[in-house]
Amino acid sequence: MAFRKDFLWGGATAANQCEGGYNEGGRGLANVDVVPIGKDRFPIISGQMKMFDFDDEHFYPAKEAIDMYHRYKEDIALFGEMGFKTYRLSIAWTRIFPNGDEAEPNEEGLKFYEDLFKECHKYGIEPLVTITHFDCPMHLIKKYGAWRSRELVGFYENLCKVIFNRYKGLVKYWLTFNEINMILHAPFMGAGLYFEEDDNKEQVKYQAAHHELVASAIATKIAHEVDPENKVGCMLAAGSNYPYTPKPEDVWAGKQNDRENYFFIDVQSRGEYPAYALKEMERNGIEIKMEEGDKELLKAHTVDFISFSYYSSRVATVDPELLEQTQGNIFASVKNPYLEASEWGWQIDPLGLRITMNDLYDRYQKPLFIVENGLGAVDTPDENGYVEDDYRIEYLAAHLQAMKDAVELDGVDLWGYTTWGCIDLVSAGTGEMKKRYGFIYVDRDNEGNGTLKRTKKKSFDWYKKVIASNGEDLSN
Ligand code: P53
Repeated sequence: MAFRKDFLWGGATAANQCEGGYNEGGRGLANVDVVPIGKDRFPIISGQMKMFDFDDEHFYPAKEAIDMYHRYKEDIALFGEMGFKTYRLSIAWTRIFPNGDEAEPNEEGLKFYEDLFKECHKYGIEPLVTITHFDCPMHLIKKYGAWRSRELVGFYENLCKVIFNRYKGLVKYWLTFNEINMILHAPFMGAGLYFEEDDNKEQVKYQAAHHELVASAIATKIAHEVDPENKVGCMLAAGSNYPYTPKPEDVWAGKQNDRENYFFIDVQSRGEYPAYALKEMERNGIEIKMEEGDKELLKAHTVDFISFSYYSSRVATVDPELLEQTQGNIFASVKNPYLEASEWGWQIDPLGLRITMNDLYDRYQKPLFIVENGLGAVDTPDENGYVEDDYRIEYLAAHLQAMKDAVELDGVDLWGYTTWGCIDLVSAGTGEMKKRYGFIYVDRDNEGNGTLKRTKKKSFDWYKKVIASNGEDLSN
């Protein structure tokens, strides 16, 4: 048997991509609400174009999303039917603190998640909670400049105190920041950062990152104090870099790209700024303002496990022509001639998952948790609404085999696996509904039309069988 007996099989979602109900239950507005679908999305999520409120020209898919706010019981029942052992979801900060800086939390928001967690436990599903999945209250963005301000650490700390105490006994797996390295690649979506013309962007991003890293350490500290049973993880958008050629310069470029992302996990897991980062910052004139006690906090409160998303490996090169082609992507990567790609150009590389797992396990020597993986594809339902998604089954089976090899053949300690978007939801990168990951089809399109009806796809029964066999039977 490759996987632990208590292996946590499941699926993952994020509040803003599935809940909707953006103005219900006393909820406030967040950065993730005001990012529209369409050509302005990339300039907005990367902090180049200002969008601090809704306007009439754009469509904002997160407002209603797939309406899980009202339908979570039906959805969790379906997860239960598949045999999920865990369900990864995120808390919308603005349901708990609508502005972010209030003294008292919003009871209606707290109650919503309490009910939701209880619903999970009815089916023996252990919630795995992302404290912030890209969301930052708009009020904190407008008043304090989001994570560029040190004050955010205190507001985040309040949020953590409230939820750790309230959900004690209901939740024991926590992730502090989803894809914490996203702050470098999509800083408005990742951390609410918008840049003024005279900003030194790198300085702003790394200072904001420092605030998040300190906040993450404080969260870990409080989680352990409130309940020693609590397990806290960091979360990295992972995918190791391959050199485009064996030219040493390409190999070096790959190492540097990896380090740009590892930087965050190095701090969260080893507890200090790595030497290479300190040197790089010094060279680039970046000065991190630290407060007294920050270094000790980071050192004392490292994470219990390493979680990550994996969709693809990456390719690094110093060739200027090849680099030119990567502009406009969230993660710049050259095309790998040995790999096929999804309809959205994401290259499919199951062995890359095994490589990435080994890289992370070698580096941190802590248990791993794969909290996102999957294929975003166009699904075409037949007249009964049924989708025969053999392409998705094939993608997942190949990745599960690679994951099994990492555990069985390489000895990686893996706690669990949650597929991304186990029910179809709004894409973070593009805002589309059309880019689907789910085992459950949701009748809704890019423009917001559709009945929102849920229908099981072919992959639903396949995943159910995978879980029932604890990953032994991957056949279609
Ligand atoms: P979508 C880009 C690259 C890697 C991970 O992405 C990413 C992104 C953002 O697009 O984000 C994670 O929806 C993220 C999820 C997101 C998922 O990947 O663009 O944690 O919120 O939905 C898939 O296909």
